[in-house]
Amino acid sequence: MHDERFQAEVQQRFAAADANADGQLSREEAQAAAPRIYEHFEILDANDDGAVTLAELQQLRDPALMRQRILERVRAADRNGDGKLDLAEVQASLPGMAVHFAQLDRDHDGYLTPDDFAGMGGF
Ligand SMILES: [Ca+2]
Ligand SMILES: [Ca+2]
Ligand SMILES: [Ca+2]
Repeated sequence: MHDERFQAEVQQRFAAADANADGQLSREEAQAAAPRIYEHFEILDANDDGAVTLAELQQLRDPALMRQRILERVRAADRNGDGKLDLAEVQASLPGMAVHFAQLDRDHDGYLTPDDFAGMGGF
C-alpha cells in the first residue's frame, strides 16, 4: 500500500499503455500494451464499465479486496454453479484469461478455482 516505487511504476506503465490518454485502459489498449492487465481485465475492471482505471488498479492492490473481487468474478462466470470455471465458462466471461487457461490451471485438472487465482496480482 505504501510502496511508492511500485505506484510510480504502475502509473508509468498505465500511461504508456493508455494510447488515447483518456485515463482509462480499454480492452484493446490493454491487449496491445499491457498484457498482464489484459489477462485479468474483467477482474481489474471493478465497476464493469469495460475500462480499467488507475484507481481500480490501486484499489485492488489490497489483497483482501482482490480476493473478494476474484470470488465475485468466479461466481458470476460459473454458469453451471459447480464452484469452478471450465474453459468454456472462462472464454464466455473472462476472455483475456482464457488465453492463459492452461497456465492459470496450476493443478491441471481442467478447471480454474479461486485457489488458482490466489497467486495473482503484481501485474
Ligand atoms: Ca485509454
Ligand atoms: Ca472500470
Ligand atoms: Ca463451472
